[in-house]
Amino acid sequence: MDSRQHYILQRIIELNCFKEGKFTLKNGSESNYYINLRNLIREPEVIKVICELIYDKINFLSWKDFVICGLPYAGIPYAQGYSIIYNTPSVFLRKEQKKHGMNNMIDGLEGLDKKKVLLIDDVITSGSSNQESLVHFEKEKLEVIGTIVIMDRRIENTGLIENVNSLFKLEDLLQYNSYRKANLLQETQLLSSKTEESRKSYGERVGLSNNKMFNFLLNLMEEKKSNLAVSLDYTSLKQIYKVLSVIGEHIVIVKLHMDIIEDFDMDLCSQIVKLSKDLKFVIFEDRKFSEIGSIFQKQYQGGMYRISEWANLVNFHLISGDSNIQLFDKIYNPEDQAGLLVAQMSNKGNLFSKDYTNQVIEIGKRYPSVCGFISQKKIAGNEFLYLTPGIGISKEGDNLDQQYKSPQQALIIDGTDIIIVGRNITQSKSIIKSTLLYKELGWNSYLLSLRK
Ligand code: 6AU
Repeated sequence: MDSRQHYILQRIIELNCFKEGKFTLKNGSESNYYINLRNLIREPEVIKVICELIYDKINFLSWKDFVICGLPYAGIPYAQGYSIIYNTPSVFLRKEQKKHGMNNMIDGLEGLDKKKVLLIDDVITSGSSNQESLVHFEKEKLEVIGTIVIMDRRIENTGLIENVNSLFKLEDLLQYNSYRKANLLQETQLLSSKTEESRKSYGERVGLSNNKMFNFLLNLMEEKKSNLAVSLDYTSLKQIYKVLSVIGEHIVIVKLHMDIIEDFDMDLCSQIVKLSKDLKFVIFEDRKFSEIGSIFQKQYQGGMYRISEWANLVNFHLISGDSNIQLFDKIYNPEDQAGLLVAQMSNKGNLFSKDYTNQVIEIGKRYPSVCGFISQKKIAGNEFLYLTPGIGISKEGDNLDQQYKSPQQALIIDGTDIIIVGRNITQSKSIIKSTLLYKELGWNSYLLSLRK
């Protein structure tokens, strides 16, 4: 399920379109659930996203050359939205026959050169309304090639209705609802069981460290109402620039792996720096330095990437000791640069131990250039930032070693400050929508974590 599907299920619940209890349905049967999607149409964004999902479905089914028609009344807003967005002719089916003029049941047919029609409806319960409408199209010699419904809540598919495709099944909604409830429960349990001192807001922590980047990021998060870092692990810098021009205003950090770039170009890099100033985000090169000192210096300042010229943040593995961070402390620009120490990792099978993490924290405390840690939890005091990668709302990993946890888990339960989201944004169908989704989840979770 992609972020747009999550978004629609989320709005269905938030707009009270789904209720649990004892209900009698239109066909007389009893149900434990009530679904009425009418409230959705008051949100243009929801209609737009539903139209996008319909478009994907139609492409998947290779349906072409049709006119679109919404079944009255609930299907009409989506059919009209689709018609406008995707430049597709539409016809209009009446609920009751017109009593004057041509006595039409379907409007818009005159001069129409298409012979196929695609129906749109919001919910299918038994399929009776769908069946009843077919006769009107037959009468006009239009072939109904299929129906797309937003929600299929049929208990069983009787096979009576052909070619009904749905964006969601009742099970999807139930599954999402229990996932949501579990998260809320987890959040409430956490909030009620919190005995430790309550968390300080980003704003309240400004000044706890002299590190300028620490203070800058705390202020930036408050200003943008965002604690989202995006890991743009593309192999093209041009693509990174393009995506950043769209999402840059919503994030506080962009994380890069410059050594996987295939079209590296210092000029383009400078343009990204300019963009970072215009849209206010920080550039983090995830190089994880871990060399002997002299090699580190060359890796940081030299080679083709000249990282020190454009990266605000860089990170270090301390497996080789503190020589790299010691050197960094002397050569970084405290005005707009800082270091992060990798204290824990997200992937399966990593060798990080409690003892190692503690040693990393102790080293971190000794160097003013260190503004925080890459970690899975808040591992030390409020004078450091905690950046957590391995974030995704679907709990599956990536079929390799990556392990994901939700923004709620990271921010409320594990107490981190900044979520780093990679492929759950870059590989989603709409980068901007998933950016906004993670921004909202991240910020709401942070606000919840502040409650006593
Ligand atoms: O969200 P993903 O799985 O697409 O990407 C996660 C990003 C990758 C990793 O190199 C990085 O986060 N990462 C790190 C970092 C930031 O150092 C540490 C870690 O423990 N796990 C991890 O995935 O670019």
